[in-house]
This record gives sequence, structure tokens and C-alpha cells, in this order.
Amino acid sequence: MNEEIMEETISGAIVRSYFKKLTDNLAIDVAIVGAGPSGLVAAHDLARRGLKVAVYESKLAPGGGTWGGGMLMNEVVVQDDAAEILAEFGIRTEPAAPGYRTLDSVEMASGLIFGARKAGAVIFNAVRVEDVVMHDGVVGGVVINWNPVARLEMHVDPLVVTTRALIDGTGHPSEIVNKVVHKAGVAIDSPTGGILGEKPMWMEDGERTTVLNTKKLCPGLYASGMAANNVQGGFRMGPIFGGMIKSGRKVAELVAKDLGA
Ligand code: 48F
Repeated sequence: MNEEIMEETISGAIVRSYFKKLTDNLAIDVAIVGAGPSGLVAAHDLARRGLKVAVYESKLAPGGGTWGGGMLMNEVVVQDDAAEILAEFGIRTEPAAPGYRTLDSVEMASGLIFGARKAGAVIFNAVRVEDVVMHDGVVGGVVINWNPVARLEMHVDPLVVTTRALIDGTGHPSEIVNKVVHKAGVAIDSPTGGILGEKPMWMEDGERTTVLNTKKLCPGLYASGMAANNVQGGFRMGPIFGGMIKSGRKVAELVAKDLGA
């Protein structure tokens, strides 16, 4: 008979399975920084192709800007073609106007998270990517730490995960591209070689350019979603999410092609 007391069984189970997850993901194919809609679609698509994918999300709850809908009204809008991608996750939409559909933002966030997990991507929440690994001009990994460590400004050294491809899905601040441009001094694939900065609201143009702006920026580094738009000087678009979803799918195709998957 197992004499171990319940408290030890439960704590031991968590510690052993978490450290297995961490150990299994110290050298991965693709790291995605930010569990917003573009990052989660990319994670789903890349994991489904058999690649080893980890998503790092600094907040406790993955989902990024999906949960709050428009001004905390928990409904969002997508175009018909993006609704087809959401349907692959089992996420339901309702017709709203010609070409547009609405959906419950909580169903979208939770459906994308569960879809990425079911496809095989691992999500590390409450983990912040604070830097990148760069060898000879090639981005080759992420430097990670607990987000509470960063928020409390504790002087604690990070750990490192090596990658074959890194996707900046951090949304408006494009934090990872910022590191590569400003800290590593790399000239990226943009009109100036640097970050142009996001423009104000223009839904139609923002939606169109989010997908166009989704690209490889330098060896080993890609950007998706609002991060891609911030890098290339695209317009913001608010609570319409088709561009984000299609950007996630596009970046996955680019990465998969480069990695031969
Ligand atoms: O911003 P976000 O939802 O990413 P997205 O895929 O989608 C943008 C839309 O939500 C919205 C919009 C739609 O029209 O304009 O803004 O581009 O999610 C980005 C996630 O990245 C996390 C952050 O907490 C958020 O959940 N994040 C940001 N920096 C880091 C990070 C970091 N350094 N390490 C880990 N996670």
C-alpha cells in the first residue's frame, strides 16, 4: 500500500511533470513569444506539422487581447475567411453583416488556447521572454524568466531555450524585434532596416497590412500580428481579428517552409 501522504503526492506530481515539460523543451524548433491570437494560430499550425513548439506568455492567462472584445464588451468580429480558420478549432461565429461574423471573445480565446495545446504546442504562462540568443547574426533562442521576477525587479539570472525559429507575437510593442534591432543592432527586413512604429486607427488598411507585414525579419526571426504591423508601420484596427488569425497562419507557413516541415 502507498503510505505517502496526499500533500506529498500532489506536490511531487506537479513538480515532476512540470520539470519533465521544461526539460523536454530546452531545445525546440519554434518559440512563439506571446499567446495572442496570431501566436496561438501559429502554434496550432506548426505543432500540427510535427514541429516542437513552445509558446511563452508573460501573463497568467494566455489569449492576449482577445478576451476583452471591444471596450470590455466580450464580442469580436472576424471576416468570413477567418471564420473558416476558427471553425477548424471548433470556434463558432454568427453572421453579422455581409462578409463579417461576430463571436464570443471568451470562446475565441479559450478555443485558440485549447486548439494550440491539442495540436501539441506547449504553453509556458507567467514566463517572460526578456532577451534573445544571437550567434553571428542569427537569432537562435529565447532568454526566459518568471514574469513576477521581472515585475518585482528581482536580480535573478534567466534560463535559455534554443530555437530554430523565433516568432515575435508580442502585439503592439514588438518586444522581441526591439531587442534584435536596438540591442543586437541587426538591420531587419523593413523599409528602414528598423522599426517604423504603429500608425493610428484605420481598420481596413490595418487588416490588409497585418497579413502583408507578416514576414521573416532576419535569420531565425519572424513577426506576426500587431508586432508585424508595428515593425512595418501598419495601422491599428481594434476589435476585428481576421488579420491576426490569418497572420498566424501565414507566419506558420513561412516558418514551416524554412524548417522543411
Ligand atoms: O497583443 P496580442 O493579443 O497579440 P496579437 O496576436 O493580437 C493583437 C490583438 O489582440 C489586438 C488587436 C486586434 O485587432 O489589435 O491587439 O498581435 O498578445 C500579445 C501577448 O504577448 C504577451 C502579452 O502579455 C500578450 O498576451 N507578451 C508581450 N511581451 C511578452 C509577452 C514577452 N516579452 N514575453 C512573453 N509574453
